[in-house]
Amino acid sequence: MARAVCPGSFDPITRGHLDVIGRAARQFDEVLVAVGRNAGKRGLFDIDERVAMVAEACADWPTVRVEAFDGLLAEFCAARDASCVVKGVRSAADYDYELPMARMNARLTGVETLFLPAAPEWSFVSSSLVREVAALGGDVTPYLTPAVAAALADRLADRHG
Ligand code: COD
Repeated sequence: MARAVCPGSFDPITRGHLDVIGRAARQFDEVLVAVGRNAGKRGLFDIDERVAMVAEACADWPTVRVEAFDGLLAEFCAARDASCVVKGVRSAADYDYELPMARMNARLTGVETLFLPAAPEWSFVSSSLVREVAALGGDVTPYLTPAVAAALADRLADRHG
């Protein structure tokens, strides 16, 4: 069975992430979406919330599973018998950021990384931009599932309310 891992912070998951996960699911028998605890980033949503949002957003894909992870991504892939990491690439900047990690992960455990070009309609979308625009009152509903958009609105209302 060919299993791939789609890792990320997913804070929150966007339609850009979902496009990549869905395309990966068409290429692999199973896709494991790995939600990083990411100690380096201060999250808007905690790890359990992010896992729940990703699981709900991916519920219609029977071959997609969701799990939290911490530590090395390469070790996580080896422990789950996943031969490949799949990542979306929006720009040259993304590629420059991702390439050393892909090479390092390959050195660590031999796990390969496949880069999927971001879909044009989502190529400007990032979780951080969505958070910023939403916090400043802009409409981010085109970039999120309805459940995620509602969770984001609730969280921002709690923070500013
Ligand atoms: N369209 C297409 N792809 C997208 C879009 C979009 N609109 N938005 C984001 N993406 C891609 C990103 O390019 C990225 O590849 C992926 O989706 C996840 O994005 P984020 O922002 O949710 O997640 P990141 O980049 O913060 O995730 C970082 C990881 C958790 C994957 C990373 O920190 C990691 O691997 N951590 C584990 C620790 C480790 O192993 N470190 C050593 C690395 S060599």
